[in-house]
Amino acid sequence: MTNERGLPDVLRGLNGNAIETVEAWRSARRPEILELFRTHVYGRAPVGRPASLTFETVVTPGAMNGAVVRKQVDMRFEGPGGTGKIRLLLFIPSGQKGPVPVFLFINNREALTTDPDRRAAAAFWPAERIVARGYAAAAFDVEEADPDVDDGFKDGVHGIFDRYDGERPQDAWATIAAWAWAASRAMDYLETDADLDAGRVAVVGHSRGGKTALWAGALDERFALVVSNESGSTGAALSRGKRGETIQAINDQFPHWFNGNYKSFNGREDALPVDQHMLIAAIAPRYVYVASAVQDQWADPASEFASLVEAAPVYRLYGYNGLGESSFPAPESPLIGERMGYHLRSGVHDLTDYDWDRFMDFADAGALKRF
Ligand code: GTR
Repeated sequence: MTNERGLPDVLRGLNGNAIETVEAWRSARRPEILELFRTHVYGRAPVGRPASLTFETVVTPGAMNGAVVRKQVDMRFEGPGGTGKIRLLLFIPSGQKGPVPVFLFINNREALTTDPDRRAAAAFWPAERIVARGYAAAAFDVEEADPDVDDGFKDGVHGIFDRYDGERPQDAWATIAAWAWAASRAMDYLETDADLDAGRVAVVGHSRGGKTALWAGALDERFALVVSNESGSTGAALSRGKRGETIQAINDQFPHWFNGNYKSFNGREDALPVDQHMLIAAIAPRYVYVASAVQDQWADPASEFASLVEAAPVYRLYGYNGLGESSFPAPESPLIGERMGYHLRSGVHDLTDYDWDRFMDFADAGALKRF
């Protein structure tokens, strides 16, 4: 059943039942929505936390000229197709009293973006700026979980964990889901580190990394805050009526990002039983922040904003007003509502200091606040 904007009604189950309580949302509609996204969009991971998962940590005190303790954690795992390793890099502010909140960044740019020695310090991941505000800065490179190429799902965690009788199923996990899986393994580590507050972790990604942050945050309720920067198509933006990159365009250019079934929705957005506001709703009542850039019309800023508005009924079920009565804001005028935030930045598709500063303002204002 669709609502007055032609979108699937987030608060009506496939059986037609209206969802009127948190209990009905949690026990019936939210699981149903996650299952629809697994089946039709991102695919189904064959494994959660592998029994073989181990962490090996190298600690370097006094890094960043004494500002932080650096930790490099090798997360190793094994499956029927072999072994894998993803390195998690952490900068933890020195001299903190008690466990600190964390910004976990899903890095989809070159490995130097997360240079552990800080000879390269990109605005894309401004670790110095993050620790200066009292947060631990954590990051991993998506390529270590699954290379960003269309290789028939032979390499990365697909090659390690996939075992299918006959053909690869149309709902098998694809690359965005593999990266989201890696974010949850990073969370598995964060939970073990007494220097960190695993109850106050933000997962952050830009563009394809933003799509990943949303899927990881929707599935894994351990993330207290989910930040999507310019995630666009099959990220924060609604697929119905989308300008710029459509389902067909994204499937044609990046066939490995989403599952086989998603291809059947090329040019058929209205046939999808979900739309992206439902992904944001699956994060409720946790905190969510979406950011767009004026010149990033390929992502469609107005549509990214509309997703938050359309997810708000679920936040209201929990007693939070979402963005309230806000209309699409002017550039550099962040909107901070109840459990939701949004900003539009001038300029092009990128992740900048401006964006990070707003994410941290949002975290300071409640999402990752210390009590
Ligand atoms: C683009 C793609 C977008 C976005 C972007 C990025 O080429 O069309 O969906 O993910 O790449 O990751 O920077």
